[in-house]
Amino acid sequence: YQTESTARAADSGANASAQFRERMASSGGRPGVVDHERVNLLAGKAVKALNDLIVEEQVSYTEYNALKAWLIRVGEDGEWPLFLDVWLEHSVEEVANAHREGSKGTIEGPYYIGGSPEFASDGTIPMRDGEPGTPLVFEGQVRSVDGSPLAGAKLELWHADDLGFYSQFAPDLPEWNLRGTFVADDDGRYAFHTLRPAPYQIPTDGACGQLIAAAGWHAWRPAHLHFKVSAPGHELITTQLYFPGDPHNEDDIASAVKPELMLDPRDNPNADGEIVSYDFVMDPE
Ligand code: MBD
Ligand code: FE
Repeated sequence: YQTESTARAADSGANASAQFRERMASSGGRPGVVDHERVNLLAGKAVKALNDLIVEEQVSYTEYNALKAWLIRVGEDGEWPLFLDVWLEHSVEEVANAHREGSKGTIEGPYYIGGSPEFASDGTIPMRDGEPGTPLVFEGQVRSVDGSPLAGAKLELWHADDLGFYSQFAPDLPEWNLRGTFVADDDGRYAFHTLRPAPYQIPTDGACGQLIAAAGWHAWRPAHLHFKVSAPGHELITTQLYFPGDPHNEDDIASAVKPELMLDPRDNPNADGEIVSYDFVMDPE
């Protein structure tokens, strides 16, 4: 699929920024409600932390201007969603979900889109003819923390293609490629078909890539499947699942891997490819 080689960081960044704005607008961002005390505290501490760093590390005007130029570029490339989700979201997620007893969550990242096509529990995620990748059957059950099955729970799945591109954030992919919603059966069970994703590099040709190169870091995330799991009366789970043996499970650029999120795929005895079982346990609201 040669078209994907024309993907540019600034395009996926612009799409991610637009998507975020749209979601904020439609999910009731409350204009006019500002907690001045909280802003004073948080903005004050953030500014102080940076000032302390400047003095402690004797930051020069050359470095200060390099930072200014880079921050301007983050905006121009639309990479604020990428930057924030890669380097800060994992801490926000940790704080938000510390109280949960059910399945672990992790960060959402910048590439979720709601409203993907819906399928019964044995469906196949939308993909192109000849979509590259190992077939993967994903089966399991959604339960409440008390063990009761959650009939009709919804599993929204999204992941990158074999070259590391997400539909709606790279050019020339079908709108819902590798994005689908699966509805669990009356016993909370599901078994649907997708592909095993490949290891993934965040865009290297934008501002975030520039930072990574300048710092001598790497841009890799381990191969991952993104999920949002929802059921009435229960807290939404936003999570990602990973594959054992991936070299980047230990050094994910987005710090979003947890031991509980590791899958255990095996050869599928009934079909080409692999099969994996994973259950989701949901906290009541
Ligand atoms: C991704 O695919 C992703 O999952 C995260 C967290 C950040 C950037 C790209
Ligand atoms: Fe991702």
